[in-house]
Amino acid sequence: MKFMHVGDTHIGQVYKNDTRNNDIKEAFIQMVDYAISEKIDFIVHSGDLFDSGNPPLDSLLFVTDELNRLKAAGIPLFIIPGSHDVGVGEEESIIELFHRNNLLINLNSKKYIEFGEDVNLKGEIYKNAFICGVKGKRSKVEDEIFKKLKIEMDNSAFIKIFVFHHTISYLGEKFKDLETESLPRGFDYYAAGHWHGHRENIRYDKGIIQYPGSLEYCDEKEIVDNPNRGFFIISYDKEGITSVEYKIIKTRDKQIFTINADNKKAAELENEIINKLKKNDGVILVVKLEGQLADKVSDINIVKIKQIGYELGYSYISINKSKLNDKDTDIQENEIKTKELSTIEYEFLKKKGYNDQEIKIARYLIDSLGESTDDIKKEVEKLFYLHDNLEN
Ligand SMILES: [Mn+2]
Repeated sequence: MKFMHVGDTHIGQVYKNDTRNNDIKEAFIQMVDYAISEKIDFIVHSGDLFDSGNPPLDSLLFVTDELNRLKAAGIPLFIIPGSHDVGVGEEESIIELFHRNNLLINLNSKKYIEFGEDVNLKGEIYKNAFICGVKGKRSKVEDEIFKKLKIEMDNSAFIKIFVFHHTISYLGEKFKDLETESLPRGFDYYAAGHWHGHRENIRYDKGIIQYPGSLEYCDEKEIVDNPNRGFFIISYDKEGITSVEYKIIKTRDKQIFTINADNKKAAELENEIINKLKKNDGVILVVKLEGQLADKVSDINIVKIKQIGYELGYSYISINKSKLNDKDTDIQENEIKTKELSTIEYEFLKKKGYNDQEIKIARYLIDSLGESTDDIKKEVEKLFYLHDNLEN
């Protein structure tokens, strides 16, 4: 028997670039094709099926079609909602809609989890595997829920799988939203999601913790930092897990290069970039600029470079200037360039004395700019309602 472990598929509008959003769907199709052609017994998805808790219609239709293909092949998909699968201020997740239409099994649907003094967790037995899990959180996780877990284990199972959607402290204190030790013990396989890089064979108790990572690159950092995307195939028999394999999924080639700008004029740098571009068939391009430019950074004609690049066939072009300095770069500016915009906003609001919940509301409002005022009004009302309830 064998199952697939996949996670962080992020179907939706991850990029402001249709080609890349289609790549994200293409990766999903490849994953489903693999499961069907290799006659996988079942799939475990560790959350973030969608990129947002309110996915656009095309994403809903796409996932419906793909889940129907799995269903026709007799391959069930077990999942817990990830942090992205839950809308702001919502209790239920979009995953539940698919559960109620019998297209997947939401392991945190009402019949599986019960909140009281303890959190009672039930699972499913399928093909002699016991599967249960805890969903991800939009906000920072309280280890609380993990501390209160009471799991109704089925000890007749050949293997036991625990599904979760958090970054454990093992991966670094800086990133963690869950202490590794908070995970329940006694499982053979910990199907982890949330962390988009792929990590395997993290020993825990008698089992292993596995992060398949995102199925397609979800941002430029992932394109640059992480070599591969994919999922795991795990074989097992009555003795337990017999093998774990990582399968690579690939939608396009990528070209990444770094150019040092020391003492160069903007026009020289532009030409050096353009000379490195080649005619191609949809390659992803990331150009990293570094060093001390002799001109101003704003003198570089990025629009022209991108225009030439797209004409040559690149599907996605990112020119990263975060490590590029010029004469006029002062500390403030440099700080802004090297930090994510969301980090700067967060730090600013924190300094002003807002709490995390208030910052989340502000963040949502910022993200909503550009949507219709009616939609914003509705969301704000919902958020204030949520906020009041949290305060009480
Ligand atoms: Mn994710």
